[in-house]
Amino acid sequence: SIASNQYRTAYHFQPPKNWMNDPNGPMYYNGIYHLFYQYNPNSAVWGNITWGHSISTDLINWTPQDPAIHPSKSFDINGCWSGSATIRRGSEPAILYTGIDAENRQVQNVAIPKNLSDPFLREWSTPDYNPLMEPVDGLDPSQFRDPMTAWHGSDGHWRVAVGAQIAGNGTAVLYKSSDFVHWVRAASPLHTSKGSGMWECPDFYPVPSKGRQGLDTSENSKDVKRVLKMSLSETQSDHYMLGKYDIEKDIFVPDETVDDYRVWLRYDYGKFYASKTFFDEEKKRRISWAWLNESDTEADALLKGWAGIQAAPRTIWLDSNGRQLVQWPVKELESLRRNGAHLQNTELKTGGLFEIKGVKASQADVEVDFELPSLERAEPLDPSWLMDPPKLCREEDASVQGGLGPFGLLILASHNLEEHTAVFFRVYKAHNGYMVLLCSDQRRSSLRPEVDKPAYGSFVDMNIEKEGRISLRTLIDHSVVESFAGGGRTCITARVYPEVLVTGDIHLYAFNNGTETIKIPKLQAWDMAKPWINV
Ligand code: DQQ
Repeated sequence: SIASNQYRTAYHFQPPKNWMNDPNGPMYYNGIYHLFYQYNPNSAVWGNITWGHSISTDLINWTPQDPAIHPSKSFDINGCWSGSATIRRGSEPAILYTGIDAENRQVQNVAIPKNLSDPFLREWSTPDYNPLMEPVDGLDPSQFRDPMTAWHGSDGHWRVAVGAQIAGNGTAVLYKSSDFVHWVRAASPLHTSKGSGMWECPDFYPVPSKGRQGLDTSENSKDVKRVLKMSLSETQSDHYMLGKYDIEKDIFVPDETVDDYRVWLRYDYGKFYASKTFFDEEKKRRISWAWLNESDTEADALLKGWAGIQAAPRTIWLDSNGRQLVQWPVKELESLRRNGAHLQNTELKTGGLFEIKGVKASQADVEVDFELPSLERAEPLDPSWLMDPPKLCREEDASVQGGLGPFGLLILASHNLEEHTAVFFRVYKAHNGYMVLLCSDQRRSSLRPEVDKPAYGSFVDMNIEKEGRISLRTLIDHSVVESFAGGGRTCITARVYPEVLVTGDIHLYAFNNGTETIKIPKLQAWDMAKPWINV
């Protein structure tokens, strides 16, 4: 039954029970990784929001702590909503978060560690001088929340931006401070975009133009680009723009002159929301966390006793072409890999379907390369499809024979394939070159009618003529399927609830339903061990 907890993940972050949503204030401080999260201590549905807290030395095993911030004073008595941590050098770390105050207004507060000599920073205090920022001067008290990590401006003073919606326009409202206590609103926002709705959980950080290193949030040299990410509440999806930070004017300047939210890039084209990054000073990388909501019903959440997981932490960097970000699960995750299946130089002929045996199909990490001997059979792409890849994934799904593809994996599959999640590619010939489509189709993922089973899709920005092969990595962990195509250039995450997880006869297949033979020079699938996560 649902309550048997077969949908609970093994190596994705979850609290022991109850509701979790956004990742909050992730940070690395004095040898310890901290993750806070929006948490309901009383139930498996959203409400009573406090800051859950957990610590780790390796991003894989997590030790639970008591909630770090909980509703206690007039400035947060109705909820402690999302926010971010700032490591203030030579001083203590600080958390900026949104409090729902006694009048149900959204205000921004600070919390600081009670005892800096506690290596785990278990207790946090919320000083009485809160709130720091209030919804005045045209700010809507119900659309003003989620402060970012603060950074240094040209005058060495602090800057921070807060998500808002002003007259329908998504906005990152900018504030300045010399002491982290008194904050003054800047005349211009960091950025605003027409008609994009409320910007939840905005994030703003530098990425080097070259290489995979991460940078401290205050870094602003010449060879650095800036990412501005916003979580669009209407679509529950995370979008970003690349650009520059004009440190004199204190504004974000997007690379593209077209600032239209419908064409913004996405971290992930599936279920992935309210993400937040932090700079890992130890390993000099930028890491993102994100909330993966359930796709089943509230009634089921109550039966299971929990809802919400975090995506695997991902290292994030700028693609060498400068056009987009690349994401890859943190290296540490590979330490969980155990025996599995390893294949070399296999062929997938037309209609080919083979089972990847010898791997725990419900808890695995799969890496596969698909090599395309020829592009001749790529079908023509009608340009109108470019605007709606998920529709293309629905209409030309894994069961529809094509030329070059569909080929890929059938995940969490029952032996008769009545249930399966299809993660696959198709290659098309468009007017200006070949296009690689990635789909994650959940429509047959479960026989249960009540769960949401969308099909997700996106094109992979790659040159298939030059590269000759497409890589796919998929993390399978009971009710989550996280896919990274083209080395992390396109990511799609899905939540799935197959009945076969409960009955236990789960399979993993590779398939090709195109007329062209596909080669698999290498396929590796590992069982994933179960780390200690909040037990
Ligand atoms: N979740 C929080 C808000 C944020 C939203 C409340 C995003 O602060 O805007 O739990 O999921």
